[in-house]
Amino acid sequence: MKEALVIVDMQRDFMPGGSLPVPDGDKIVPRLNEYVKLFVERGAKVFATKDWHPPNHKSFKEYGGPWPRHCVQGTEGAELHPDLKLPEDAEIVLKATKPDEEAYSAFQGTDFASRLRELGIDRIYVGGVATEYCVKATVLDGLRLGFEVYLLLDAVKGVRAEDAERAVEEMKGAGAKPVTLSQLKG
Ligand code: VGL
Ligand code: ZN
Repeated sequence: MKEALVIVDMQRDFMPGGSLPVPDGDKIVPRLNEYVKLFVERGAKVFATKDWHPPNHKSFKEYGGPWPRHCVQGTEGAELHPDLKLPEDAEIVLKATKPDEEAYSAFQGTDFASRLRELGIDRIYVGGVATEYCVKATVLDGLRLGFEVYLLLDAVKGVRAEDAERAVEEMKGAGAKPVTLSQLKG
């Protein structure tokens, strides 16, 4: 089994003070950094996804979508949280880059699956935001595509606690394996 860490959408716009904030989204940064350290020690690849919308993306309210403008390509709001410590060779996955396509999953409309397969990776550990949107979609797609998927219970954060809880149950029901840092270290 070759594994990778996948950090979903830890961008400024999804953090408190951003345009589409996940409450306490920034609180998981230190834990994610601990996971990064652990996976680098294990010799595993680290991926970080970025929601990467064109300015006229359909998910924005002004274009009929549900969300305020967020994570516009090249803007400060689309940058990763400044305290997130990624290794030099971390790989970035850009998603939802086309104006007319919404994509919550890091696998949707990207080459992520083929990049993982090229590296021989068959097991991914997923953390980040938001639990009930992009984390969930990425986990479920990963499972559907045949990857073994672990959900980092102590390194995800949702927009609404109840929805996040339900999303965790749904991911577990689909085959995702919940895990925490102490379990991985133990
Ligand atoms: C996300 C809403 C809109 C997410 C992205 O990263 O969970 N949520 N775009
Ligand atoms: Zn988005």
